[in-house]
Amino acid sequence: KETMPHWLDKQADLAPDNNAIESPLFDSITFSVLRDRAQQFAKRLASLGVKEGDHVAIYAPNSLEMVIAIHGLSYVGAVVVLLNTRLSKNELAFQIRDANVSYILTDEDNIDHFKDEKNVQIASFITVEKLQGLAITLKTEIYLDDVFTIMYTSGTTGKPKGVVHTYRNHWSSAIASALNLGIDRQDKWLATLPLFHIGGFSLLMKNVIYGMPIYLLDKFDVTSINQAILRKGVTIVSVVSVMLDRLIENLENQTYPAIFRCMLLGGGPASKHLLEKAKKHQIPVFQTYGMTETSSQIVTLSPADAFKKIGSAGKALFSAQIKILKDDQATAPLEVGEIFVKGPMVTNGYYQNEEANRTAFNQEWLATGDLGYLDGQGFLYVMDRRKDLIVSGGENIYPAEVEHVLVEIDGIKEAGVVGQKDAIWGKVPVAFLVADRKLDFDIVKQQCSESLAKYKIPKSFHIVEYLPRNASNKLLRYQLEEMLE
Ligand code: S0N
Ligand code: AMP
Ligand code: MG
Ligand code: MG
Ligand code: MG
Repeated sequence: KETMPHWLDKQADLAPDNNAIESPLFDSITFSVLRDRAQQFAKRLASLGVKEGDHVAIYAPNSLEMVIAIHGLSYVGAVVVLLNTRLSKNELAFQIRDANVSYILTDEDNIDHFKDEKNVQIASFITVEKLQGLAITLKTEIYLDDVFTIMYTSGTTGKPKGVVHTYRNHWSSAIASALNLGIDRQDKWLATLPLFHIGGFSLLMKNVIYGMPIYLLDKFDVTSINQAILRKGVTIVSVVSVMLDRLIENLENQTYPAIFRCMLLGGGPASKHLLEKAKKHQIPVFQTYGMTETSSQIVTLSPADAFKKIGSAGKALFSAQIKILKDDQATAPLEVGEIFVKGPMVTNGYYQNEEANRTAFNQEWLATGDLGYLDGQGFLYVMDRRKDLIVSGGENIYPAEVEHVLVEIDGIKEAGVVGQKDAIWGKVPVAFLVADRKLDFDIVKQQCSESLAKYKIPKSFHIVEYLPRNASNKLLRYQLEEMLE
């Protein structure tokens, strides 16, 4: 089995006194301090009972404690299951069971959040910090094919799937990114994306693999982000569209310093309008295409092409490949088809989900479900309309999961959900309902909130006599979209 020295050990050896984590919230932490605290945490996890191979979930907003816990779990050899803090109780309960989670680590504020969970031990970061550590043997090496993380992603059927990432996936992602963006000695990458999604998590990997400091924020706050770029030497920031839009509004007529070299924009479609607006403010936006399954970026515009190919997500990163297929045939340039991806950063599969694995993979190629085309020079353009998917502020919503919840509600016979253009979030879900009595939509929303994250709850409801269906009774969502227009 192929191994490497543990990444954090290695970096703490190479650059012990360099800053690993900076933040407006606490004093900077060096790589050696980060290693020491993560190793201490690992020994305390052992006294909690956590063993190698255990699945341990983390449910928390971004914090230093969360970063320490993630590395600590890696020193134990446990698998980290990252939970989205915006999810409803029922959604979380599903993921906890589906991923065979036996411990949940959380912050003090959320310790009661899981009190109904059976067979799972809950502990706050602070309670673990207070435990007397066990003198266990910590991992000094990483087996590249060992599993490091599981992150859930929704699917067209409405059932979320656990994307399994190995250390090799994370390593390959960090290296592929560096071969495109380059590594500059003065780089400092700002982490405001939630660490429970891959776009945020990947920054922790780049952090220890490159020996580059990250600037960690606990939440998305435009003022502190713009301050960090204007005055704290931040050189790269990862954002989704709604974040970039708000940053530009807040920037007014100031411009970012020259040292700021990359606004990495991903997680969903970017409008031409936003890209032009960013260009007007001289912001070096690099569009990127990636997903949980590809451990973050897999196609990214290069610095040289950033202003020439506005609207394109770029080319596949070094070590990755893409192809566009239509009816199993490679498409001609400019012809739209489904995007397939392959590379060492692509997951080997969904956790204990044979059916999803069978449908998603063809040999080593992953069918993304996304539509796009390549131009004459091989630059990828992702269409802003994947079958069914609604992206709201960088969070994904599949109509099926919302429809399943709606039809369970008394009075609702049938439901069809589609995305409606929204000035703030990009798209928001709206529902068409066939009802057998008068509905109070406030109560419907209330009932939805038990099973759906807030961003998934339809913003408006339209009562119809019947839903458009084809001969085999399949819902024709595009007709609902046309009705919205
Ligand atoms: C945009 C964010 C920050 C908005 O959250 P904010 O402003 O903090 O909201 P709150 O104060 O918590 O709540 C206020 C009200 O807004 C509602 N709300 C919050 N978020 C949403 C949303 N997304 N859609 C709709 N409504 C939302 C709240 O419910 C609340 O409502 P009220 O007032 O009614 O109670 C936040 O949404 C956010 O952080 N979004 C980004 C999440 C993310 O990380 N997405 C990317 C996931 N994908 C990937 O990671 C793969 C791609 C990738 O790796 C990548 C992505 C980007 C850049 C680079 C990469 C890369 O490849 O490296
Ligand atoms: P997730 O796994 O939740 O991060 O979602 C990934 C999905 O976001 C992709 O499958 C795409 O549908 C969408 N997405 C990511 N990047 C882009 C992009 N540059 N343009 C359009 N859609 C994107
Ligand atoms: Mg998702
Ligand atoms: Mg693979
Ligand atoms: Mg019903």
